[in-house]
Amino acid sequence: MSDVMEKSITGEKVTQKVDVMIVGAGFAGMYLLHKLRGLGISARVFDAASGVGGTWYWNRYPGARCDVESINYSYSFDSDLEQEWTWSEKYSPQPEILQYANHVADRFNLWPDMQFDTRIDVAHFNEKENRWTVKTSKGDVVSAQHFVLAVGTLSAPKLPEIKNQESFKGKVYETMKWPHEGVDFTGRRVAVIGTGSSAIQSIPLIAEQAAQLTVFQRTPNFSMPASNRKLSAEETTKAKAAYKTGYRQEARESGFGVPIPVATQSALEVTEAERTAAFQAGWDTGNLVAIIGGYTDILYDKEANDKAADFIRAKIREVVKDPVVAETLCPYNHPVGTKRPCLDTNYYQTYNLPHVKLVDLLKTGITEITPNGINTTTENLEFDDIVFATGFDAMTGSLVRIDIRGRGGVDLATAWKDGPATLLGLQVTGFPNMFTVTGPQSPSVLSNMMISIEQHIDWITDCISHMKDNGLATVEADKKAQAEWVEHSNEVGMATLYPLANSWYMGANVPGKPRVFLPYIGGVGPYREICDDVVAKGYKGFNFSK
Ligand code: NA7
Repeated sequence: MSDVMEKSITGEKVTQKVDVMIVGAGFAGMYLLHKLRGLGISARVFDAASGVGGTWYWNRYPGARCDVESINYSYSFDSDLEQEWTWSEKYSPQPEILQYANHVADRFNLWPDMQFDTRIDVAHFNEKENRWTVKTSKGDVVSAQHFVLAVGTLSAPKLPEIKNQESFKGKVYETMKWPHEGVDFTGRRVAVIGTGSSAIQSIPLIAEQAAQLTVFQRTPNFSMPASNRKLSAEETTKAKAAYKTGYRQEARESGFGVPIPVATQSALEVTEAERTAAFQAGWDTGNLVAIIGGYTDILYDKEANDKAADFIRAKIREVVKDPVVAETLCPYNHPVGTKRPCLDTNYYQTYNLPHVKLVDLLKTGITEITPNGINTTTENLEFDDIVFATGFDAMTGSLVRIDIRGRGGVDLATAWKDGPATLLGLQVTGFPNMFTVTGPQSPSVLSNMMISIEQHIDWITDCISHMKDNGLATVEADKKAQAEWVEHSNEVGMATLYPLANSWYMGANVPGKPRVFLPYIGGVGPYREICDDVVAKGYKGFNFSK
């Protein structure tokens, strides 16, 4: 890359010029870089982290693990890569996924075109040049024809706003920014705030070390045992053979990006015994999808959903010995699946340990954090450490925190003040040549992210390549097409039970964030068909300029 001394929209000297500027060195950014290189299109990746891996770079808390099975949660674009890599467990732990990300970067020699410890702060579209000017925290000013946000959907952490939070004199940890050297909780009095997936994975392991562990729960979650285990050599051989014979294609055509039998029956048209047997089979094998996707109507009909909810609540009562604690852990305020359900290892069992305490924030709210601990409406508790497992400003937070300005200087945060609007979760009207990977209104977090990432990167690179071949300067989502897609996405989302939960899918965990259903629930396979059809119809809904 040569130094190019040009004037940018902000009047600053351009220090780097590329065809495609990629933000994020997670699985999306890495694959995009690899693909563009193959097409002879210059690209550079920037990431605030010191290495590749995205979400798996940051989330190093104890027990961090993918809840999509390893054989599904890997790239499918290169058959040699998928044959040579071997996963050790059914659900991969974070260190192994990070190792895989590094292996990919080595194998495809991605390092020279990636720049780390560099945050993107400002990105403005220059309407005269039809290029993006992007400023980094390191002072780079990059000019790029295309600007791709491969920033991840759960990357902007959301800390609670508790009174006097900063007064605490002990150690504070965030699951999302876990120290690389790990944390030893031996002998310590630890508070964990939150009971989402990150908390549910880490609580049993923190409890193994801590002298006392207190969990502050606002909303109980539905969780089931992951039944994680080592993968046998036979299983790996079978999976690798399946990769060669259509398994990945099945994933691409499926509802959630994972090949599973398509449900054909309502949960209400089978006998109780049949239903219980089916749920039990899912429970015993750590198969979450068997519970929420085993019948056609679990995510659509409250009565059907109640059957699954009752099954899980009965399991919680079976495991947790103290009936009051068990009842506190039972979720009643949202249908199963409408907040991200969790897979755990000994989560509920942990509450049987004498040094583990559960605080029900629905009964006793936190009033403030003090230098020595946490005060609730009923007691003052002392701690050495506080762990915040309080989630993310999901799907839009990582995008709008960048000062992104499109046509007319309009910034993305303003354009999305009433909720995000995209065409297929890929582009936003008014922001030409900007692409969002697994953006709002695409299957994204409701799918196996690897499959959805690959589909988006393939679509984006095809589009960029099409523009190059045809000498096109800009591509931009048509306003009407975008409005129609948003309406369709909302319609499909509102037909489900998801809107009944105060979830991050609905933007409900961030005060002031508009309540809209963020991902597209129409299914991975049908969504892919829609995207392919758009291309077949000459990029219908996308406007190009010469
Ligand atoms: P989640 O799933 O958003 O969980 C965050 C948890 O923190 C959840 O239980 C929240 O309760 C709780 N929370 C948030 N703010 C507060 C305050 N102020 N006080 C008490 N409790 C609070 O994030 P995770 O990191 O666990 O998981 C994210 C995804 O990563 C997961 O879905 C998987 O896809 C992987 P709430 O439910 O909002 O009442």
